[in-house]
Amino acid sequence: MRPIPKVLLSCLLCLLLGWSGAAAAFPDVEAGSWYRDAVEEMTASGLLSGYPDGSFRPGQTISAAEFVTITARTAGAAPSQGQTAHWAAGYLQTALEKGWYDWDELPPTGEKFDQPIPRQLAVKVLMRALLPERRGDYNTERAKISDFSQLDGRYYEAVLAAYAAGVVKGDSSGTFRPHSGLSRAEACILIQRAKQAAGGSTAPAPDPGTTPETPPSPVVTVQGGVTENGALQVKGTQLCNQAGEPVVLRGMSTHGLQWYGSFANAQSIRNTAQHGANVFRLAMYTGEGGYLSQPEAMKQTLIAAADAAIAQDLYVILDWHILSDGDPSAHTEEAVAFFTEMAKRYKDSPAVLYEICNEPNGNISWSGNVKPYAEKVVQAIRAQAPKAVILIGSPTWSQDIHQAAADPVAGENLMYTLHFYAGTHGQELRDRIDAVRAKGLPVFVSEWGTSRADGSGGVFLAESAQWLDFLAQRGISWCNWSLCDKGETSAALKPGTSPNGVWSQEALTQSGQFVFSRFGQ
Ligand code: DCB
Repeated sequence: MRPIPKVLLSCLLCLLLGWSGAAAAFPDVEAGSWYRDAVEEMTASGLLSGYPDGSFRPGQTISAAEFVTITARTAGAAPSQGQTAHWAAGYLQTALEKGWYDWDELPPTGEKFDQPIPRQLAVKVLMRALLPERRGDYNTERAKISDFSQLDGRYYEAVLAAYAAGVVKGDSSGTFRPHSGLSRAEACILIQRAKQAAGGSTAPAPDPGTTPETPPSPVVTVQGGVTENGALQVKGTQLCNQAGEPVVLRGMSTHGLQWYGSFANAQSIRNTAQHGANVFRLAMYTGEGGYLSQPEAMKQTLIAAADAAIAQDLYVILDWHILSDGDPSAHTEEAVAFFTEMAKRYKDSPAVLYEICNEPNGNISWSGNVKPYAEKVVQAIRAQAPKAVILIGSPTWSQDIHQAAADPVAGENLMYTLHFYAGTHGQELRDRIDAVRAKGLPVFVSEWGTSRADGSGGVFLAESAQWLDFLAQRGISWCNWSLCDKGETSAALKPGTSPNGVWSQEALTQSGQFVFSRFGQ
């Protein structure tokens, strides 16, 4: 698989997504300015950010690509397959397909993407994306716009609706200036008003009391497969490659191998790798008809899948998927035997990571159940593979990393898993990640979903984007739940998708399209 060039990645990130410090940090966004609150709020919710030099450039005219991208992200839309290599081609393609604008207004060949977006077109895109049902009464709204005659007819409806909804408010002279551009500050205000009118929940600004004093700085990451990066190691809180350079793994988790093992075949793994993933997680349930009830069959499925992932040059996580059987220490012996065998088998492969307890839960504790279990299993793996990266879970479905941070397992190349579901978990868990990292605990998000914690509901793409931006800024690796075609929103594939074919965008669910578009960022 091809690594994504670092330069391209950082351009993409810095344009809109990354480096999103609080607005207060933009030296060119003055306290008390008319647009400050909007910038601050949109920045806090991860929809907007400044430039890598720390500025926001409120007076700069916004381009069509920037405006449509921020609008699409605000609407929770996922990028499609773009028609050009332009950084925003995916989101613009989605906007075009959704009919937010027409082909001639912003041709998909891209020649107008970096030009200022005319105000009348910006308002049309915004209203269609966020408030498609709104209408404005012609006589009432028209009277508010002194230069109404300058408008092109195709924009009447959107502009009248925008005035009626309070998204656009006339200035003292009542002009709208339909053919002029708009500044980044103005765009921010318009998008925020439309979002509010649409009833979109606005993420609360981080509580200054729980945010660590020094925000972490973005790390430089290199991507690529096993051949390029070799054996992994943990330095401080950061996953690194063999050469000691920071590395980020992003990819998919399977659903339970006892049910959806067919999506862990060579073709499915190849499809995932070709979208840019560099890791594949094999969720081998212990309960629910998994390993504890049919150890030999599950082991064969797991080994075949691991070998297929290695053949695609992907890192692969062997996940002992504790779930309904909440206490991992209830089956320490089986786990020790299993991981001893796997570590023996894969000790010479730089590709394999061991995840020893997916999600401990129920009436258990870190110090009484999970840590003693982890110590035994880590020791068993170390006897075969002294340096392999081992991922350790924690109580409350791998959310209690603060308990692990207070009392970590001794040893090197150990990381702690944090699992989240974007429809359920938010700022509190993000703050927890920052807090444990400040104490030196390395974190790996080995499972997360765009849905609620039960695997369905939503999908919550805006919340997911906020989470992924947060992880990207910290160089934290992730796997998404899950690569299967089950009828639940967290599934990446539509029901009936074949594990044996090449998947078009059509085969991917909303979640799948979003997640696959984020393997590189
Ligand atoms: C985790 C589990 C994972 C589970 C997903 C979504 O559980 F690691 O196995 O997957 O998150 O809930 C779901 C599948 C369903 C399947 C079900 C049972 O998507 O198709 O029927 O497993 O096998 C979590 C994570 C977090 C929380 C709760 C659960 N939480 N949970 O925070 O409350 O109860 O499974």
